[in-house]
Formats: sequence, structure tokens, C-alpha cells
Amino acid sequence: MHFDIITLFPKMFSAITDEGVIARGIKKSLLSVNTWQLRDFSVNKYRNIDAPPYGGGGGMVMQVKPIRDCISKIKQKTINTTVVYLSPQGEKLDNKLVVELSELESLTLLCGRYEGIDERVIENDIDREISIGDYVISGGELGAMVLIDAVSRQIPGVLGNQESLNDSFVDGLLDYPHYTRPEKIDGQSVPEILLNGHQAKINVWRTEQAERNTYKKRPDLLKSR
Ligand code: 4H7
Repeated sequence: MHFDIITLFPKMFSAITDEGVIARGIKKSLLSVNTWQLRDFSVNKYRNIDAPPYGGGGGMVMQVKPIRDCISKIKQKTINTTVVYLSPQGEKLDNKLVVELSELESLTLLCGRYEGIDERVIENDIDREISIGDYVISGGELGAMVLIDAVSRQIPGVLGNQESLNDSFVDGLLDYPHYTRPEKIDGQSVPEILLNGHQAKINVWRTEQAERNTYKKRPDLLKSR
């Protein structure tokens, strides 16, 4: 999977490219992450890419030309890329959408700042508008990183066999509870079934716990199964 990112803050992406699961995916050539500084596509000497909104109201809006030129440049190099705009107005990201995106060969992620981008970019240049949840953050970059992480985990070989593809959400349930050494701490014990080594029984118990957990914490997930 190839990611092109259009941003005013390319350095932010070192948070995911320098270490961890995505860094390893890049080393193995299963992933590539390229950032594009939107200011390099400015049309004036001050490197501005924003202007005040028509109709007033304050704040600034990202202009059409730099974004359009940057997307064109990316499309010259990358055939068949899906252009995604991270915004609070987008379709909400969930596991189903993550899996769907992981089947594409290339994603171009546009990160908004200020009040967002000129609507004509959304009409003409964007394939999908995606939100990571119903809250506001200061820029699209953190959203893009969430998406890249979630999508990259679906690419075969990116996760080690230890990490495997998490069962959580695949079957629409939350995770089962985890325990590690010591067996007893401050009067709290590890459930007996996990200590007796009968794997089939443990698996049944874990599924029960996952269902119970989901019922207690996220009953909404059970309705859509
Ligand atoms: C596009 C349009 C994504 C991107 C507006 C991005 C939440 C999400 C942004 C804005 C995002 C999400 C700029 C509007 C900052 C609010 C204070 C960047 N917020 N912002 N303003 N839910 N912010 O996926």
C-alpha cells in the first residue's frame, strides 16, 4: 500500500514512519509513505496557501490552486490513487471501511488546517471524505495517521505472526480480558481456567468474555451484527 500525504506539517508523520509497526512495514517494502509540503505549491512569494473566506466570518480557507496542483503532481507519479480528505464532515471510519481501503493500491490523504478547504476541491478533486469520529481536532494530520495505522495493519505481512490480525472487530465484538504474571497481586487472581492449559476451553471462555464485555460496554455493536 502506498500513501501520499498532502500537509503543511510533514514532520508530524515521523511519529509513525520512524518506529513501530508502520516503520517495519516500510522496511519490508510492504508500505511506502510520502509527504508533500503544500506550501511548495503556493502561487506567491510568501508561500501562502490560504485566504479569507468569501462571505466573511473570520478564519482562513485553504485555496484551490495549490491543492489541485499538488494532487496533479501526485497523479503523474502514481496511477490509480484514491484521494481522501480527512474532515469532521466525512463518512465515519470503522473497521469495515478500514478493510475496504486496505484493498486499494494507493491512497492520497489531504490534511486540512485553518477552517478547511475551498468547497470546489471537494466537488472536483476528492474521491472520499472521511472522519475519524465525531469530534474536532486541530488538523487532518492526526486523522491521516490514525487511518494509515489502521489500514496498514490489514496489509498481509505488516504485522508479525505474534501480533496477528486482532480478532477484535473482525467478528464485531470487543476484546476478551488479558492477564500476565504474576498469578496473584494485591489479592487479585488470574481466572483459574487460564492456568489449567486446556486451550479449547480457554477459547470458549474468551468468546464468552468478549460477548459479555461487548454487552456491558458497547451494546450498540451487538445490534449491527
Ligand atoms: C477539515 C475541515 C478531521 C479538516 C476542517 C479533521 C476532525 C476530524 C479540519 C477542519 C479535523 C475528524 C480545522 C475544523 C480546525 C475545526 C478548529 C481539521 N477535525 N478543522 N478547526 N473528525 N480538523 O476526522
